[in-house]
Amino acid sequence: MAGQERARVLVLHGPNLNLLGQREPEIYGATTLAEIDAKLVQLGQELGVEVETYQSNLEGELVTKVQHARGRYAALIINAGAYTHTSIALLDALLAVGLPVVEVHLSNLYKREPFRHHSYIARAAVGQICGFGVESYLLGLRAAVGLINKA
Ligand code: CA2
Repeated sequence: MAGQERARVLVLHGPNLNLLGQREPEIYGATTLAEIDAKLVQLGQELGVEVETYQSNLEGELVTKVQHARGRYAALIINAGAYTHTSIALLDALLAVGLPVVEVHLSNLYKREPFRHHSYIARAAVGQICGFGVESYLLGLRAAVGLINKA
């Protein structure tokens, strides 16, 4: 009997997250993005899903990646970085994609400047996890797998 294909989860990282581990460790921690991606792939294996990750500093590239996720992935996890607070384009793409979306952030948005308290993309997400550093992504993956298994 042929083995069942594992569900795929796409993790999107927005602008400046490529700098993780290199600048401002007091806010964002010392772990690099490559290390976060490796942890996600590893946890994905343990949870029985295939994790793919993608980072871009460009809003349009993230929008295109969300559009292409339709039919290819079972769920989407996104840390949209500063586009969280500005991007209606990303919100529209996430609303249109028809996949469960989990929004994650390293920092606790609500302990920071007021302009970070509003997320445009939150209304497209099943839920938001913020403030747990790298663990926010791992909790986000657990939440996404829970949603996939429930569907
Ligand atoms: O806490 C988060 O995960 C954020 O999405 C990070 C964004 C910020 O604009 C959001 O308000 C909250 C910023 C990512 C910038 O990452 C850097 C990492 C290292 C050095 C400089 C920036």
